[in-house]
Amino acid sequence: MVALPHIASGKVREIYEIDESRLLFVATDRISAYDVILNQTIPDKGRVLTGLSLHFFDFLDTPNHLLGTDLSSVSALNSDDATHLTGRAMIVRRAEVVPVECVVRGYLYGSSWREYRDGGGPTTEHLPEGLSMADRLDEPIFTPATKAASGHDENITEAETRELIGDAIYEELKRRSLDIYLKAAHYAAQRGVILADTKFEFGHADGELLLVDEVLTPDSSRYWPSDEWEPGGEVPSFDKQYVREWLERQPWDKTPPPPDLPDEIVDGTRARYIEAYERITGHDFDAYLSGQIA
Ligand code: Q0N
Repeated sequence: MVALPHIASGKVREIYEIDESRLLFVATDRISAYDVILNQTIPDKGRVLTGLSLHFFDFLDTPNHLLGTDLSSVSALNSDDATHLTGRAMIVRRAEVVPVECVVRGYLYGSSWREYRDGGGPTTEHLPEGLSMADRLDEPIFTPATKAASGHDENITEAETRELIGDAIYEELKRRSLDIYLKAAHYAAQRGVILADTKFEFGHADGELLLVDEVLTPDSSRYWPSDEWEPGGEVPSFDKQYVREWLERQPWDKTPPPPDLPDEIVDGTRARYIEAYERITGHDFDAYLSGQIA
């Protein structure tokens, strides 16, 4: 157990306070499917996600909250913590998080497709008629969401977002989010991967707007192998498709408790995460684990 004050818990990550200006951001090996946390963890999943975040913080070169990954300056951590946390923890600047999930979509899928199909909603305000599921959009769209009381993300309109955070911050978030999406999507495309959509968070620190949270991970993004994209129907996701297909074959109504994953499905899912890391970053995951990357 990490002997630091616990600040926040996501479904699959933990945030601790190091001191007044720094937080410890930890990606766990937990996995969710159909919005349910599964009973088994995927070994090294948190390291894959952290490795991808570090890769993109470096590649994007946009003001962000990352301070470093060297845990030796954090005296509250013992050697067991260091072993457990290595590769899965980032030391980040504490920021005032803007309470808006900055979603960018290059393809019509997920909640946005459902809104569109059902006659329109906040994310479809600026879309033409006649689109199909998984269609590529002519231009990526900025479709903010907020955390509803239920804990689920709720899509909100441009007007609602402007009301919530003001016009100036809205414009800045939109521009930063679209710029980052375009740069990352172009990068991914060169590696045979479609970045269908992704979600960013930003925060203010010392008057600067920083990209915070994890970035461009499979948990915050929809990555599709380019050769498996076909508009008009569902597209298999890079990371979770394997576990989803197994779950679909079980008698389970997608409410807790979920069925236990057999070892073979855990191992296969782990392999998909590692393949995603290697394909997207171009690095061997073993090199990341041995500390040769970032
Ligand atoms: C923080 N979360 C994730 C917003 C919060 N650099 C930071 N400084 C201060 N707080 C946070 C970070 C980061 N990263 C991030 N919690 C705290 C949870 N989100 C969920 C959506 O709303």
